[in-house]
Amino acid sequence: MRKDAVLEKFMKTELLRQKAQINLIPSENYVSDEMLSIIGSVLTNKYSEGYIGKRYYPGNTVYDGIEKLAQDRIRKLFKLGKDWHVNVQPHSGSSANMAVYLALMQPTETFVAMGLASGGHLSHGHRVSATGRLFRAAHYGLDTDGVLDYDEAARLVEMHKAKLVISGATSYPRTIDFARFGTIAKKTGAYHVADISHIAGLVAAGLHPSPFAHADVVTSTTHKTLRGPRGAFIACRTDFADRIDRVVFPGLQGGPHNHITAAIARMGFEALDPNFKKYQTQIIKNAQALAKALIAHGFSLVSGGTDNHLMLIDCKNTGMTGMEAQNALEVAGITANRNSIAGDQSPFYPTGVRLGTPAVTTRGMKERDMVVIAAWIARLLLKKEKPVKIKKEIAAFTAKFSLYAN
Ligand code: DSN
Repeated sequence: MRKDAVLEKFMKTELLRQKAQINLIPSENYVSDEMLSIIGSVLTNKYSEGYIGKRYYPGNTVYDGIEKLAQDRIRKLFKLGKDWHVNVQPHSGSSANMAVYLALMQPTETFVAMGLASGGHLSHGHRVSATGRLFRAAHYGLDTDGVLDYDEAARLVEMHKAKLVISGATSYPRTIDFARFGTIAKKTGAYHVADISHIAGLVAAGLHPSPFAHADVVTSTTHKTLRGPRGAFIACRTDFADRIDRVVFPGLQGGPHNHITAAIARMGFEALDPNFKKYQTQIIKNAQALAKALIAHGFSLVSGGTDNHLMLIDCKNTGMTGMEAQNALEVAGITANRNSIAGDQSPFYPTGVRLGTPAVTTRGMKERDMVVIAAWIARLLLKKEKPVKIKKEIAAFTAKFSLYAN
């Protein structure tokens, strides 16, 4: 085939960006070479609508084996017994969450989840998401210390006779008490759905309490701390298996993305390796070192720090908006996204910046590097040094790290 020089240039530029920038977006990561080669393999060429042993296309023996391997490795990773079923076909975390709502609720029934500005996800019933348009959502937030308000969650579940309560977040820096959510749900007979997209790697490594003993359904993306491909899975008690499978296919999706299913199997292989726990441990150590150094520079962090892989700077005392902070960091070579924090009205113009350590840990950075990064962030956001001045220093720093040392 002819070379596509235009597209190749875009791809080369992006590779250079990924190498030159310090990536602190907590939901991003760098996959291994082996994972990349699976994602870009001939497995993308096949249709496999249906499930193992019940496909709507011929030629699927290999794909049945791959899908089973992906399911089995997720079971092993999260220590799931026979009472759990795993679906690895959702194309994304949002599709996975939507599938669960459609399987377990009737339109207009109410569910309870964390609000966007407190750390919840769009697919947790935000008004601009189909999940908030088809179903009624009531949102809990944080208490005055910036910690999840479990009492409010319990009150809302009772008040609305909620069908379902979601534990899990997209920008919450503290440990989530899944057992407490299990108790809240049981009290009124609501379903407990845990969305562990952000912390799945920490859970798999035993560094964050696991939700499985306390939930009816667990959803997760596969590309964040788990360091797999862009995809998702739903694990559910076997009672819900048929309902959930039928919503994923044919309810919401057509054929599964077989190359992604295979990469999820590879993700399981990598995460079951003893080095994975060391990697996840380093993610947390790095987050704590970064948070400590930022606080020492005078930054205010939501909830005062972090227990996991991410933290949120409250930009109000920097004199910058989240957007201005994000832009200054990006020009200098630090990628971090602006993020809503409690009290923000507009997700487009929030007053927070979210930072996380999975990607920099994959590159092999350690606590001492977090101290250096925090100093650059302080020079940019507190001392208001010109980003172009710092850019050269960051370029020299990132040149020392390959994309994946771990
Ligand atoms: N957009 C993802 C995140 O950044 O957390 C969640 O979908």
